[in-house]
Amino acid sequence: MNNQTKRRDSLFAQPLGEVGEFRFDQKVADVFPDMLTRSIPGYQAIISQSGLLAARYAQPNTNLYDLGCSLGASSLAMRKAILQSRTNDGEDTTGCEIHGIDNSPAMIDKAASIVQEHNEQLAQSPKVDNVPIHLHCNDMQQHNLNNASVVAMNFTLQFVPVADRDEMMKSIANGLHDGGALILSEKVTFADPVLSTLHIEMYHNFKRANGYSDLEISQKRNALENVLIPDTLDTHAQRLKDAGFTSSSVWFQCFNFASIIAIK
Ligand code: GEK
Repeated sequence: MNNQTKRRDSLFAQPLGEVGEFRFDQKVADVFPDMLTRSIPGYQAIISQSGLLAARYAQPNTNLYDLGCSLGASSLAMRKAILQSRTNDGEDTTGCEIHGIDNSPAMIDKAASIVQEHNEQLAQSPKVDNVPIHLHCNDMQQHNLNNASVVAMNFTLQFVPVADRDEMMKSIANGLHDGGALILSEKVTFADPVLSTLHIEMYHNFKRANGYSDLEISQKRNALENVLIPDTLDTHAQRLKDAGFTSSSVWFQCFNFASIIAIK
């Protein structure tokens, strides 16, 4: 981690009286990498492997999208894996461009300076033909997706109003070329009450093991209550099918967090 990404998350550590709705503001952006690493089981693995999956499905002269890019972690992982696959496997990904989209100005501003820092490091290695990362401060529901071979949507659909999710998946499927892929990571819920209790309890144990207090866990849960609405894995699978994806599979799951690959 560099200086821009190492601050510890203690946003919910003190009693807040009334806990307001969770917002992706400057305070969250400042502690975001620590927050996600300690709050999402498997976060780092999912991001790195998203990069590898993206490199597997990237087609030359196409766009790769990172929807809800926050500080650009998935965009950077996709670029790293694409550059490695060029060197190691001779993959032709010429003309690929990555577009990170987020509607939080605080996230996009910070992402821009992190990407800039990475660009400067890349510029020092003379042989690298770069993959540009373009950042857009925009609502992904309004952003036109086109000529895409890969869409990464890591922990973002869960913040889209439930009534808009079918339409969102259809616009992703429409923007993808045949053979293109969506990487969809989400917090999920379980219809079976036994499994639901198990996974939620284990998730809270995971957070405690990562240094969050019971107060932090409960205040954060209240803040997210009407903001983050998880679906079941069955709901995701059906929605992806209805949107026009021909195959989908869970490729990662840890407790109530999962990542799905869907291929058009
Ligand atoms: C990562 N993918 O590090 N349009 C654009 N952005 C949105 C929208 C929207 N309609 N709704 C929410 N966001 C990242 C992590 S975080 C996940 C993603 C989390 C953005 C929001 O501003 C935030 O930056 C991001 O989606 C969700 O892999 O915090 O749990």
